[in-house]
Amino acid sequence: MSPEVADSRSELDLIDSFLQDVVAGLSLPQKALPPKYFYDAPGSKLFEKICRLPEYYLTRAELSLTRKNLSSIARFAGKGCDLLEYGSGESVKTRLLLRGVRPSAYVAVDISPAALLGAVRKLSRAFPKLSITGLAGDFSRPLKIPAFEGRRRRVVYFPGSTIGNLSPQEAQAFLRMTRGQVGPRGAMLVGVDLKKDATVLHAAYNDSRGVTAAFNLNLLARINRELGGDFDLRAWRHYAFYNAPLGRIEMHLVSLKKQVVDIALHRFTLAAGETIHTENSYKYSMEEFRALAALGGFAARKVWTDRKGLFALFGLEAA
Ligand code: AVJ
Repeated sequence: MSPEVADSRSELDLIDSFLQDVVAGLSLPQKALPPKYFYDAPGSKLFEKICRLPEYYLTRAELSLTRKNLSSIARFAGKGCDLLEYGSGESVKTRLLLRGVRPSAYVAVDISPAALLGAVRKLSRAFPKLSITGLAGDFSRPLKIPAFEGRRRRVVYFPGSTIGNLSPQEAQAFLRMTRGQVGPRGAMLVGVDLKKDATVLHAAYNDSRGVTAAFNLNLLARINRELGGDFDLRAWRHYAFYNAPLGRIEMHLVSLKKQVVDIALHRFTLAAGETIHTENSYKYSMEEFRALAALGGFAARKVWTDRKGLFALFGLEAA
């Protein structure tokens, strides 16, 4: 079957909400930008590079636990289900999962049309008989899923600890929304980064090659490219730390001097040392995530981890 990639909204809409979100975020007392905007084409490439860094254990840990437990994961999902993946990106784990699960249909949802198109093309070549659909869009809002109209079991695959970008409250609401989409017999496979030694976390978000810094700074470069901003990239520094009481890595961009930035018709003034908060990456204990899933309407039936206990894949079933 030939792959389909549909954009859920028009280009103009996308630019417009980017500008609105940037202006709203930079108008807050603690300036902030939504992490979903990291993933333009250069940003997606930088993220793929992060995934291969020695310090960034998440991707390797999740891949190894998926390999090790593939038959058990496949049994949980159920052969012939409809599989929907959020934030599919490079889709290395996806190949494994598709081979194990053998779903009836597969739908990939990703914010980056370029990354999505690449992934869907490669997957269609590797799985020529599988019905594959790509949907370019933002999964933080309810999406209309074309392949999801049958009576088959629906399974949402949400790997990579992307759920960590949401606050626990937002994650709970997201789980509830997904619970509504998959229905009473539906399920979710969610990748969750586990709490661990803060030095390990710190290294993962402050890599020695500066790739994470480049990824973070690309957000300002993107505002310059797409919204006509005039951020001076030399006047900003990447800053990431583990906020232990809140259980999250915070990424910021630090203004190295007092400066004025113009974006379209908007002007922002930043003090020396002031930051723009660009990402939260929440870490959970097994018990914490189990409790969160329950609040979102799911029972944690299965949990698989890597040998070092760095990362977990949860098998959630509608409760
Ligand atoms: C894709 C959101 C899971 O939080 O670890 C990597 C993004 N940020 N390095 C993460 C990210 C900095 C990543 N997620």
